[in-house]
Amino acid sequence: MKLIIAIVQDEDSSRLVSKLMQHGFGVTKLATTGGFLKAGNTTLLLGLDESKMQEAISIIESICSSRKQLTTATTSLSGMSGADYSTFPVEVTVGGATLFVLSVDQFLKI
Ligand code: 2BA
Repeated sequence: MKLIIAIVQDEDSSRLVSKLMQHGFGVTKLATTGGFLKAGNTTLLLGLDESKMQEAISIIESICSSRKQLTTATTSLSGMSGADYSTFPVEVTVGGATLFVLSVDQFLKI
């Protein structure tokens, strides 16, 4: 058995969970926060048989699209009076999905 930990964009999560459920996957959805953007994202836990891995990954690929997003970066203005820091926009690529695949030693329901 495998465990997929999938970090996806919030806006993709409802459609993705629905499609995974339609295909018979068990899913746990967690509200999480990305360390870089400090914005909400969604982490899904999927326990599944190894034979279903490719199907699950294909479903994730079909829903989660990669796109650009503007965020702000901060720079120091040392030496200037008044504000010490300035922010400026930075474009980052978000979306898609970040997947971790782990082997599960035991799967118990008690
Ligand atoms: P965040 O940490 O909020 O990162 C959002 C996006 O910002 C990243 O998308 C990446 O495109 C960009 N980014 C992240 N760190 C950066 C940096 N130091 N410099 C420039 N750009 C940077 P993704 O790579 O698709 O990651 C999406 C989310 O997946 C991340 O949200 C984080 O929550 C999670 N994630 C990604 N890699 C991870 C890892 N190795 N371990 C744990 N979580 C991870």
